[in-house]
Amino acid sequence: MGGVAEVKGGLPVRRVIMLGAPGSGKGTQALHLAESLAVPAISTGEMLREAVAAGSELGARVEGVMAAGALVADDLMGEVVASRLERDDVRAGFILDGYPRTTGQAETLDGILARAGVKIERVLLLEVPEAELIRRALGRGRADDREEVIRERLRVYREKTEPLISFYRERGLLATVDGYQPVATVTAALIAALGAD
Ligand code: B4P
Repeated sequence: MGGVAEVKGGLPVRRVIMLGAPGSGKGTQALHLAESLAVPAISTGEMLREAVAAGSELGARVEGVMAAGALVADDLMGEVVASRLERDDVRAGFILDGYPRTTGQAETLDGILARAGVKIERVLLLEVPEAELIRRALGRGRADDREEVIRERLRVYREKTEPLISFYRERGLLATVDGYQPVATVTAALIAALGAD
C-alpha cells in the first residue's frame, strides 16, 4: 500500500462520497482520505453541529431534528451543501461525509455538480455490524448518541439512506469496504478501492 505522496500523484479519483450507517466511521475515514488525496472533507453533520453551537438561524432550525435522530429536510440540506460546494477549495475535489442521505439529496447533488461541470467519481460504502454501530455511538457520547436515538437513526438509515446503495451501484460508482476493522486497515482498504476500476 502506498503512502500519502504516492496517492496524491497516482489517483485521479477525487470526488468521493462516503456512505454508511451512523457510527460506521464515515467522519473518521473522511478525514484520513482527505489528507491522502489533498482535498477537503465536507461533513454535513459537523456543519450542522457547528451551526447549533454557534446559535445561528440554521442551528435553531436543525437542533431539535438532530436530537430526535431524524433527518434535516432535503431542501435545507441542499442549500447548505450548494453554498459549501461553491467555495474555491473544492475545485480539485472533495470527500462528502454524510451527504447525500436520501435519493432526493442525491438528485440535488447531481444538479449542483452538473452546474459546475463535474461528477461524483466513487461512492465508498462502509459496512459494520449493527451491534458494533451501537457500541461505537454509545462510546462516542455525542448529544444524539443516547441508545433510543441511535436506534431511531439506524431505522432512518435503513429506510431513507440504504436505497442509495443500489442508486450508486447501478451507476457503477459503488465500492464496498469492511468497516469492522482497525481504523488504519479501513483507510488502506478505502484507498485501494479508490484506485480500483
Ligand atoms: P453525522 O455527523 O453524519 O454522524 P454519523 O453518521 O452518526 O457518524 P459517522 O459515520 O461519521 O461515524 P464516526 O466516524 O463519527 O450525522 C449526525 C446527524 O446530522 C444525523 O443524524 C442528522 O440528523 C444530521 N444530518 C447530517 N447530514 C445530514 C443530511 N445529509 N441530511 C439530513 N440530515 C443530516 O464514528 C463513530 C465512532 O466510532 C467514533 O467514536 C469513532 O472514533 C469510532 N470509530 C470509527 N471508526 C472505527 C473503527 N474502525 N473501529 C473502532 N471505532 C471506530
